[in-house]
Amino acid sequence: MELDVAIVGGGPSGLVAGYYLAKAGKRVALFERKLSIGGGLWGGGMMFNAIVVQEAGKHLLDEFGLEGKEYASGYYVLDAVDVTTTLIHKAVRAGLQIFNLIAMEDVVIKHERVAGLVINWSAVDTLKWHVDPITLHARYVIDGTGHPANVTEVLVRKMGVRLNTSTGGIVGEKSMEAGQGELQTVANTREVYPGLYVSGMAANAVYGGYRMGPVFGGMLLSGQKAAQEILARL
Ligand code: 48H
Repeated sequence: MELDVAIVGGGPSGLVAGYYLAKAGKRVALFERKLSIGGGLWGGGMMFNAIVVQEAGKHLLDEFGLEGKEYASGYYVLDAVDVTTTLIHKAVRAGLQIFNLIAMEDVVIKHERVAGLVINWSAVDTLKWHVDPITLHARYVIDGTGHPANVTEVLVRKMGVRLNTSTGGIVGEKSMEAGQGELQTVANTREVYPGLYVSGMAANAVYGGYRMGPVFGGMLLSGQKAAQEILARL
């Protein structure tokens, strides 16, 4: 498989990135290790199934036809199931090819650049069966794997590369500071190593940003930014 962009992780940032890349006509696929797409969106805050999006992310709610209830000025509360299903639906209809139950287990390296993914069935990965994976090539890879920043973690662990972070490695996610965390999620969405972008919580884990609980505006904006930056380069 030859792709323009391979996205790992079907959380909000990966889905929004996939939506915009597919809408622009790019060859883009998303790989999610679980059966269900949506990552941490489904459960909202502590399984109360409600999420918050702040004013900065309101244009994205409009883009997806989602209506929030304004709880306080500039803060919209939405049904987590409605948001999750809508993001998936719109991304697929825009042309995003989603492969669920597929795990990224490694990356492809070419000329000191991330050039694709090594994938396997999630069942094989989980059971640690000795089955060789297959490979796909992509001009860009997005690490949208959330808190564990799984793609970047594998790259650093196996290749010992230097990232363009303050320490040259994975800095690690900070504790709760929702306001800062939301801004950092977007600021930290960037190319962390040639060919590899980080989005969503993975961006904060890699660059050392705060967490923010069930505020999802930053995740949506992060996906949009990753797509815009990659589109400009493609
Ligand atoms: C295939 C994989 C692999 C792998 C993981 O965590 P996510 O929802 O991702 P984000 O960053 O778009 O959203 C983060 C948000 O849900 C969140 O956790 C917030 C806001 N937390 C704040 C706080 O304070 O805690 O989704 C990541 C997806 C999951 O579905 C994983 O199963 C998947 O990535 N994934 N898929 N191969 N190796 N690793």
